[in-house]
Amino acid sequence: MAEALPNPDATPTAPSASASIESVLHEERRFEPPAAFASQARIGSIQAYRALVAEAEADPDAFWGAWARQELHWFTPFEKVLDWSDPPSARWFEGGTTNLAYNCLDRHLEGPRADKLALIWEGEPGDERRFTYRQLHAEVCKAANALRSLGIGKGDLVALYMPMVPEAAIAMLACARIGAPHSVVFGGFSAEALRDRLIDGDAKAVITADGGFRKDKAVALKPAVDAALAGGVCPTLKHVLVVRRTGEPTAMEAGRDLWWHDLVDSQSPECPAEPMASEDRLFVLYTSGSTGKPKGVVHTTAGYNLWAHLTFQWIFDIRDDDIHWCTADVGWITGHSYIVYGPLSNGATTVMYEGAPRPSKPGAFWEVIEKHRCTIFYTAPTAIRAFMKGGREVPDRSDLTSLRLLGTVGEPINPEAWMWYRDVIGGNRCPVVDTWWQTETGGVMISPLPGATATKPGSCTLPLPGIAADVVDLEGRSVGVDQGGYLAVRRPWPGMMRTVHGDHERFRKSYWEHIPPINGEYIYFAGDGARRDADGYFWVMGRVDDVINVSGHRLGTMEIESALVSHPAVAEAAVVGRPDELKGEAIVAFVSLEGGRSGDAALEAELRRHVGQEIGPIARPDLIRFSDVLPKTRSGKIMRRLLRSLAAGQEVSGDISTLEDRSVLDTLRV
Ligand code: 7RM
Repeated sequence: MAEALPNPDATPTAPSASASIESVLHEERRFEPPAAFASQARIGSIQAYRALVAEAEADPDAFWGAWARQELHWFTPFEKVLDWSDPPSARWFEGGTTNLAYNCLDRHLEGPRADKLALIWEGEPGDERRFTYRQLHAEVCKAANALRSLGIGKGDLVALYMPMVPEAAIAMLACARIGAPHSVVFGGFSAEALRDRLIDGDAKAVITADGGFRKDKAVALKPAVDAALAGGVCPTLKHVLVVRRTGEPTAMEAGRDLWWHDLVDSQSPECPAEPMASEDRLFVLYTSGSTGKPKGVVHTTAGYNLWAHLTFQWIFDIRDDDIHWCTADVGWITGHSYIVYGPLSNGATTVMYEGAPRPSKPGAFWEVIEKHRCTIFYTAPTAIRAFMKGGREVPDRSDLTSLRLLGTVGEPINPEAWMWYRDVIGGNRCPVVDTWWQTETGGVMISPLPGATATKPGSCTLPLPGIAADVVDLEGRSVGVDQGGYLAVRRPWPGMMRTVHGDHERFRKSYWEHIPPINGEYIYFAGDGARRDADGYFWVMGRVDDVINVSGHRLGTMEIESALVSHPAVAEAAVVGRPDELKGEAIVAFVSLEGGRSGDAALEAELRRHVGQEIGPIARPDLIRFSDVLPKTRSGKIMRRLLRSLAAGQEVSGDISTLEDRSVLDTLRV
């Protein structure tokens, strides 16, 4: 199905409040890499960065080929770096075989790293588990053998629906070890959302837990798996493996459900890693796009491995004694690349935290940093804004002097939050890396290198070496300095997604044909608006399609609209984002009801609950406006630009001459 072209009236002039154009355009602060940091960094000067950029530009294949040979273990060496003869289908490192779990574990077992901590897990009720590389290797092998004992092997898709427990990482690595692609479904998604993803992926098994701990209480997960599978909707699915986490009573279906400890604990701690072809499917991860159904983004073995590895090494300037903590959930790409695969592939120590800051424990993050002496901290702007609001007294109570580097990801960061982060959390000593990337890109694309790049608050600065990022118009022409345009990438890169699961046409249309290929040159369209300043620095303004970013979570407006109209009371729904000081964007829904019914607070609550059930609590609208009719053009298209203005409480500007019935404006003002 063809997706709508980016709305020309959504040309990137409407960023979220968090990156208000005003503050960003007048941002002149600039921070050079601290000398002490630069002198020890892997890439320690802007000249060193520029040399890498030049090398990559002169001969991309030689550049990527050399890094791939140097940084990954190969069972069989590859013969060709890139096959781009049939764009946008890319084949990287063909002829080679490797294994992601091998690169993350086995290769660290020779020498002193074997007994280095690989994973430190901090549980929500205060429990803790630690795994050295040797121990993690054994756990992963046992889990891999357990999956094999169920008849799961190369090519069989395994879904994970997990809380943030070590078994989530262990299960991901176990899948990679035997060549079974995983599909991690965020534990906050509903049974309905899980069901869609299980069916779409033809999953053979689900790995889940009885529940997890969220904000001081145990929350069940397994019942959602039962609900998702009710009615035999997923005939390929034969096994449900359940980790005991909360110990609450849990119904188990005989013949289908098995306890993880019953099956895994008795397995052998040796399991040879399956040599995987470079382009063998590694995982599928669903993400929201412009149309109703989330897309299964497909990543493959070698290219993804190299990209998670290299970006982690470059951007976090990783050192052997680092304790790296990324606060994402493993259900998102950030968790895949920067809790699990990037750190472990580099032999680093990674921290995984089950909990979250909450009123009863506002300093939870800072206590984790102090307790584990974290050196790198990577989180979302939305969290920083919430901490800012809570005041510096809270972080000031903890010893944060172990930190040497700070990162942000997921949404634009406003300069004020950036400055606060640098000062209050980083003690004005730690470089801040604002990293721009997407589920589709596999790893970071645009980011400062902390020992090389001068930073400006609110800018993700410069593309990584080998990344041909640009800001373009819809014809693919670069726009001028400080002009708004579309964020695009002009050349393939190893970590790029390879396809949309089950829909290669959608992959082609959504990402590579929005900007029509010129002379066979394909340009990747990211869906973000951006501008570049006179120094070539990128300032990302937010999405230009029908995707909204709520607290760093990506949601499709049409996904939420579909959820709303699946409620019997709803005739039509239009969902837009509204700038929100804390969340970046808040969800506003305009709803017309069946049979002229009028809405009230009870129905609003009911609809919010309904959306929570259809997608998950993160998708619940913050505000629902009821109206007899929605504003449409004479050709019947809902006028989203107008709704966005209304939701933001702005005067409706621009051309409304096509609006069919002007009187609707008055009923809709927020
Ligand atoms: C990693 C991740 C991707 C979307 C992307 C942007 C937004 C991410 C930044 C950012 C401004 C950033 N994957 N985004 N990072 N915007 N500055 N540093 O978030 O697939 O879930 O979302 O997130 O709009 O297109 S994602």
